[in-house]
Amino acid sequence: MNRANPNRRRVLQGAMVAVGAVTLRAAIAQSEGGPRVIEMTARRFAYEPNEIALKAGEPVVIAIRSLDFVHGMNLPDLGMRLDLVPGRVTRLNLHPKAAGAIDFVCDNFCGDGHEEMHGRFVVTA
Ligand SMILES: [Cu+2]
Repeated sequence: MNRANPNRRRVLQGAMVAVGAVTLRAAIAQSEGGPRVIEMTARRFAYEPNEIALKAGEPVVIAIRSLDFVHGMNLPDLGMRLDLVPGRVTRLNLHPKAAGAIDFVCDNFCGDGHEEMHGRFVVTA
């Protein structure tokens, strides 16, 4: 009798995680030879720079380092958020299609200046 392997689900999940890791590495390798990389830092209570000019149609990678805390980066215009973990580089791939503003805020309470921790990508045509 060929009964379902109780570990099958776990094996499949492991395979999916492995595929995801390979895809992530491929994306990073591609970013090193392709889109412009813009460095950003996060610390209590600011992103630096906190305003970045982008051009519609130009893909970029925002490489973000937190210097002191697990800050958040919430981009409600894009319906996404990131955790910015100290010791890691968090890469945000952006490919704006049209002129406008993309706002972001820290959504992980980080102290008395937390409410002032925000920024904006300004996209021009
Ligand atoms: Cu913060």
